[in-house]
Amino acid sequence: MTAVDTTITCSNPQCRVAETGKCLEGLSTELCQNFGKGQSGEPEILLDDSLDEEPQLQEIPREVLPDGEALKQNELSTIFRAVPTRLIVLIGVPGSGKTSMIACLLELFQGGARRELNFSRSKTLVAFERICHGGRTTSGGNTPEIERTRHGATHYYHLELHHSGIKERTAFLIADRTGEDYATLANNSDAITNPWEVNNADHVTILVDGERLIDKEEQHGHLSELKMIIRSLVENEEFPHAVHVTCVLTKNDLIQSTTSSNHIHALFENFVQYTRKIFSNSAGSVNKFIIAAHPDRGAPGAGMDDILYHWLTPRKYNSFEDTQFTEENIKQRAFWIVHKISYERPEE
Ligand SMILES: Nc1nc2c(ncn2[C@@H]2O[C@H](COP(=O)(O)OP(=O)(O)O)[C@@H](O)[C@H]2O)c(=O)[nH]1
Ligand SMILES: [Mg+2]
Repeated sequence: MTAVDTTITCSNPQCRVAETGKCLEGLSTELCQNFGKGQSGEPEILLDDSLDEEPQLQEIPREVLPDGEALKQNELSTIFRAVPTRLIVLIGVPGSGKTSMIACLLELFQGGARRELNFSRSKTLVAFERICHGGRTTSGGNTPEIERTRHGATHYYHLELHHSGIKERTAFLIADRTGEDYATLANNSDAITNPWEVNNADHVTILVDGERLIDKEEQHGHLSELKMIIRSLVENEEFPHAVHVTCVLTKNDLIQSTTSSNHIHALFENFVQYTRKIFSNSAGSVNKFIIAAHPDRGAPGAGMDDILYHWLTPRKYNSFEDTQFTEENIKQRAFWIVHKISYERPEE
């Protein structure tokens, strides 16, 4: 039998949220009007029977705290509704530094604001902690270890920032799909069946592994593989209209410690030119950044501030107002409506 949580109440007698954890209306508990109220429709006040006291006049509102783990696709709508949100997709083969990049985002704010960007909140603190604990515990030591991304469905990390200059909040949802999944695209362009996060991304960030570029045996193979992944996604029309594309060269600390850093940066520049060409008709912009998210020595996150500022850029949504309704564009139309609502939301 399913256990009933007697601290959870709902004024709808048919709702079994206390038993199943699910709202009958399919709403989140913050949005449901009945959640937290007694069957009379009044907020439920649970009194301690052992104390014969006056009933309490003021009830502290019940709030269900998020569990802090990474979010699933069906948990994103409250974020999109709350503040302008950028959906960020990181594309890279395993080992290129995706998880390190996500992990260092939170670490960046441990010393306070980054220029005018302040940490506001995150619904996925536990997930952040999970992926960067290795880095943190060895931060006094040498090589940080980053928990490897597990195979499976795409998960999302949430980070909301406040820009003190323009007094605006923006949420980032950073999609984490295993690198293995993207790598399979290099050999089979249909390998990913539902790249929802790619289809709806505001920013696509392509990671070029600096460590592989150092290795003469690996550098060309690595760049060819990345090109094939991008070409597959472009040919299958997976990227949305006007997506912002960013090429990121990772692990620059390793590159700087070699004698061939100029040559490696030139290889990267070549790759950026290729990307510009391939996205020439479809992207909102193509930019490049060089980072060291988790260097072997020194502070994490070199180059990340610029990326954060860049990710604030909204995507220019195709309004669809002049386009025909088709089964193919229905998902993008629906998503555009949500974005439109969040951008046009009045000041609180
Ligand atoms: N030296 C150095 N190593 C890094 C950097 N970023 C990531 N790494 C290391 O590269 C390896 C793979 O990184 P990870 O983030 O797990 O890659 P992912 O598979 O793409 O998620 C890990 O051992 C990281 O510690 C960096 O900026 N400098
Ligand atoms: Mg990973």
